[in-house]
Amino acid sequence: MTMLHPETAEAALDDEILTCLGPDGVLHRETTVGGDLFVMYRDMVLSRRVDTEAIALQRQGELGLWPSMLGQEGAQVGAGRALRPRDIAFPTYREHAVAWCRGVDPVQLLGLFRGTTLGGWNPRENNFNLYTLVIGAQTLHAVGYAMGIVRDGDVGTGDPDRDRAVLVFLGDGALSEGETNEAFVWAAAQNLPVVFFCQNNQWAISAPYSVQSRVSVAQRAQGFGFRGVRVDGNDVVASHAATVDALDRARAGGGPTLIEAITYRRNPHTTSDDDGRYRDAGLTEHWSALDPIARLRTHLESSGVAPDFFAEVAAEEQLLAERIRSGCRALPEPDPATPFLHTLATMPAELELQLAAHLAFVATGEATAS
Ligand SMILES: Cc1ncc(C[n+]2csc(CCOP(=O)(O)OP(=O)(O)O)c2C)c(N)n1
Repeated sequence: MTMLHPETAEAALDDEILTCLGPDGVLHRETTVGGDLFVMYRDMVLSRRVDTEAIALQRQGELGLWPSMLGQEGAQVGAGRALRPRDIAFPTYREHAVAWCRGVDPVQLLGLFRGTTLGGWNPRENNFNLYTLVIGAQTLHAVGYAMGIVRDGDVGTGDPDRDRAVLVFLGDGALSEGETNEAFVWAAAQNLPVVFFCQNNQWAISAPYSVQSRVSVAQRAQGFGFRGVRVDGNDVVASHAATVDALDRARAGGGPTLIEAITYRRNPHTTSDDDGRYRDAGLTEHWSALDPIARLRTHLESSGVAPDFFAEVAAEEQLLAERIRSGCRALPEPDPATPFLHTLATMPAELELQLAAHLAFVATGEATAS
């Protein structure tokens, strides 16, 4: 097991961009917080394979859509492995590697994008909330949850089996949403145990971060009165160190932190997007050279890790890929009435009519005149 050694990284968290494991695979800065590099390597490789298989399945017509996370595995695994079991994570729709770290079955993730489920998993089982496609909405859900933690008295007790925190993920584009700013206001005003983890992957579909703000993501926290830190999001060690530190503070009653993990979305926004229309392929090449998995592999190899370890992960990857492909095709067909049944507690007459028309359409392929 490779553990990181004492020598603090925390001093660097406030101003500069925290980098521990550089693109050259050299550990330039060590941290006190530990983190098993074997586990995080495996997490990144296997969750990337989930992503690759999902894209292929979408291309084969098995999924309606897929938002790829290629290039963001370092940020996500570093953050995901910083969570303790009692903490809860609120994702967007791109946190496939965090879902992996929380133990969500990847086939369940696919169900949402195959249209066979409205959610996919039980958030209580893994303390991993459902994916949220409404940009920024999950920040308020997270803040509301953090208020509940405070009211339950599960913060600042010093009991590691009791204190909890919330880790909420957001994209750079979400910072322009009113809800996110409201969430920041509440988190600051009530000193809530919440960590906002923003993957600044540079793009909100076709809008670059530069058209949204004149200051960095992390600086925006200061205006609300809480701490903002910047990390190299392609450095799983730095991402992990910053998130462990922020969650520790939150659980101890130290209030919120905004982490800006600087990374890059190397694939189009989703499988429905053509990023060639708005950005230069050279940028993607640049970021490919900063790949989070390659740098950790270089580090492990140069530390003398035997080839057997990489072979084992590769074999596991093959089995996972096969399981994902067969599992996706075996997902149960959804009941077409489900969305109607779960919209309102009591279905009004108009919705009953719409349901009947929808069921007739599904059965016959013919739309009925309204
Ligand atoms: C409230 C809302 N407005 C607009 C959209 C359409 N939309 C989907 S993804 C997206 C961009 C989000 O960018 P960012 O927050 O940076 O996250 P990323 O997709 O890069 O992970 C937008 C505008 C939406 N889903 N919800």
